[in-house]
Amino acid sequence: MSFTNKYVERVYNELAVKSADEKEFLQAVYEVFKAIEPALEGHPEYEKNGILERMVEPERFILFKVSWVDDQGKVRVNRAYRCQFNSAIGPYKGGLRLHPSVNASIIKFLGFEQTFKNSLTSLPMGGGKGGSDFDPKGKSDLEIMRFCQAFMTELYRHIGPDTDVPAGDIGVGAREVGYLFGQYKRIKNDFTGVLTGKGLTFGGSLARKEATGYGLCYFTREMLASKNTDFNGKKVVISGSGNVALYAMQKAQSLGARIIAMSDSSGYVVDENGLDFEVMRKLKEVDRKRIHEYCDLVKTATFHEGCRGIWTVPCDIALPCATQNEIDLESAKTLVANGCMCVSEGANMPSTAEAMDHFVSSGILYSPSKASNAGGVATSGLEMSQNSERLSWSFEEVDAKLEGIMKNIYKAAYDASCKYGYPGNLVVGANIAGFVKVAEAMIAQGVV
Ligand code: NDP
Ligand code: 2IT
Repeated sequence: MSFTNKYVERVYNELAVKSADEKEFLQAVYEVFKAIEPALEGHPEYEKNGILERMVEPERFILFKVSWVDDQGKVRVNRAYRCQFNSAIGPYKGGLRLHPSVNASIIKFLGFEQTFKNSLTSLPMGGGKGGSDFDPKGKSDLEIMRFCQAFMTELYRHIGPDTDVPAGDIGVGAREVGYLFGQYKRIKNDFTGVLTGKGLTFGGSLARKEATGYGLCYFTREMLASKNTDFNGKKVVISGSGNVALYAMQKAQSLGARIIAMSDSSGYVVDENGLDFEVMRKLKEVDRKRIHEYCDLVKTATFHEGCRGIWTVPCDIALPCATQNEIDLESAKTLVANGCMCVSEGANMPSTAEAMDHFVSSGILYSPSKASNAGGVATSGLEMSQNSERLSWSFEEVDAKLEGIMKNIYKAAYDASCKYGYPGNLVVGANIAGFVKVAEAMIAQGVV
């Protein structure tokens, strides 16, 4: 870990000792710290106000037990978290993840990232994240409901429409948000916009479901335009087949791309003719089945075991939309060697630090997740606005706002990359643009 700025180096080294067992969190902090170094030169006020020391500590980190009863009558206990990371620019905002891998390090990395991502959206939202090591796979609908109700029975006391507004992430979609919302309302006797990603009949926003994937494509379109090209006729590989992946697929196809591979945690399917959106959406979103079953429905597709192999499929554009660290250095090298000219991140931190360095140094178009996947939380911000004014906007209205926000994020990141001497480096640009706003708000609000 090498830094040129002494202040950054000191704070990182102190954190590396204190958080030695939190490797994902340290990785996320390292990315931000490395990228913002140029913005710290000539700005002693950041050190004077202890900005970096304060930014790497969550304002509050709640750890709680969730006890529930499964369909066999057996008592189950899960560990759950809500990390209220930073409220400098608005109420804590960020998703809830349900996946067996969830631990304190993963929730802290996601909450830390969320702070800068939300800043980039230009909407007034602070950063937070939560979740549990509960595994939704193979659970019945009633088990999911009982878990969500038990989870909210503790969480409700920590959240509120002006305090902390959770939403979905891995393993949490409209069904889970619905059960969480119902339990919050029952306990508080308060019908309010305390969660986003709600159903359309009770305050959800049109286009929220599509927003992360669509936003990713709007952002990627700006990147491609900087090289005088577009999605038309491009071969695209998308990892994952959940909420983000599916709607990235739909939008990229509508912009003329051919999606030739997608995955889940068991493996990936390839069809050089292009995968079919409606078949994939029904299989994954409606029927909640495994991706290999796509090949029973479309005979030209082939299934390959193991999810990392997807990066060996030659493509023009890669959209990682599954999970953190799904692209290591070897996969990054393979992608670039096979002619990939653009990697745009839909998942949070899908590239390891080494993979990221490889993309940047090879000069291909590359965007870090906090910029390119900000469309989901941005549209959550639009859902909060609609709930506050007790109105619902049309799909077209929300989608147009989302598109405008993604274009602005691209411009802010690109302009910052030029201003600080790294033209086109969106890692530097996005991190600086996100950081400066949070830092200024923290300074203005005093030592709190
Ligand atoms: P979903 O639960 O809808 O889908 C997740 C997908 O990723 C599934 O295909 C899943 O496969 C795969 N996946 C999950 N964990 C792993 C793993 N450890 N190894 C391999 N594959 C895995 O989640 P989302 O689509 O909502 O989220 C995907 C990513 O996008 C996450 O990084 C999330 O943080 C990020 N994100 C989500 C936003 C949103 O609005 N939902 C907004 C911004 C970012 P399987 O079914 O086999 O587990
Ligand atoms: O990582 C993310 O930005 C999300 N999971 C969406 C959070 C939100 O509040 O909509």
